[in-house]
Amino acid sequence: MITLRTVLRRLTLLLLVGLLLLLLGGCSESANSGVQQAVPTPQHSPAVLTGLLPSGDTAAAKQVVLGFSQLGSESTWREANTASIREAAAEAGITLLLSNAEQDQQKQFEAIRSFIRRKVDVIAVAPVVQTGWEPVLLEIRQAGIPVIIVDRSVNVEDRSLYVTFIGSDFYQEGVKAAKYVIDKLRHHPEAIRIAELQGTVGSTPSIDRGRGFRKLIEERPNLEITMSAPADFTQSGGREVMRTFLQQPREKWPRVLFSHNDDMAIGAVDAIREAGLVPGEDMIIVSVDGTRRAFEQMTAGNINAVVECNPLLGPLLMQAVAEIMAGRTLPKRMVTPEDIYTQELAAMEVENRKY
Ligand code: GYE
Repeated sequence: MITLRTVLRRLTLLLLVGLLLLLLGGCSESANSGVQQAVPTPQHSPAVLTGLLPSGDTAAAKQVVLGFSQLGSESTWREANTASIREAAAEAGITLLLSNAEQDQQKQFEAIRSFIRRKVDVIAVAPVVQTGWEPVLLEIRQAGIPVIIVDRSVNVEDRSLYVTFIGSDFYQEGVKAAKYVIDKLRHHPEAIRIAELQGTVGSTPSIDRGRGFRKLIEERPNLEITMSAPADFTQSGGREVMRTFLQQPREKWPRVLFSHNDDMAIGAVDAIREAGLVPGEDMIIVSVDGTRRAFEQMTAGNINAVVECNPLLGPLLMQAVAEIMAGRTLPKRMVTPEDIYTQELAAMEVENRKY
């Protein structure tokens, strides 16, 4: 028989359990809101992503999904970058949705919107150019998805629109290239003409490498950039633009080439040879990236120096994704350590190049 006392005792117990549950719920909410201030917490916890993943597989259902908008496939650097991100994602057990925008910012926007619709956990973007990102970054914020900027940066006033920017210091790369040129020509007081092959117009690496290089060169009155044009970071672009440079009268030909990447420098080497000059001797060539192909060209004497720019950003990116998913704060900027290599070191290092 149930007495009034038993009923009361059961009611009190129920009340206590209810209170406890309420308290627990409240705690986890306040923990979440604390994290949200530091890093935009992913709105869609991995467990909620079952719609994206094969049903019935609970291990897979817990996988983190990363949407990555890659800007294109213009260079050896880019290929190594894409491969590094694919490999690192597979190794970290992160599901990667990768979309290649083929140099088109609009395509990057479309890819990002499709990632939002698919409710990915994190979005990473390698922006083709640095302007025009505010509207789409706001859309991502509204969807509650954290953003990582990779490789090239974005020009936005509100830096809270992204969690972190992982990539190189392009300005310093330009400075290193100029230092090499200045040192190489220190015993040449005569006027020296410099040609510059720029990368994609409006892209951070092209803008900042150009700025860093100029800053130092301008301090030397006998050094002058007399030719400069974009060649889109491609080998064929480098060849074509160098051909047009060398269509100028001979007395205007440059003594130095600063190429914003290796692919353009390798293309330019062909054009320089066609014009009857010896690359690396008649024209001093400095480029940026440090691909194995450029090291081979340095070993052969065609390129004089290469400033390193590391494309192997995959592991760092996956680590950042994992940190965000764990609710941890990340530094706003993550820079990869890089070097400069000259012909003397190239032969020793060429076999060690990973890209
Ligand atoms: O130097 C070039 C590539 O954004 C750092 O893009 C990257 C640059 C790299 O096409 O080769």
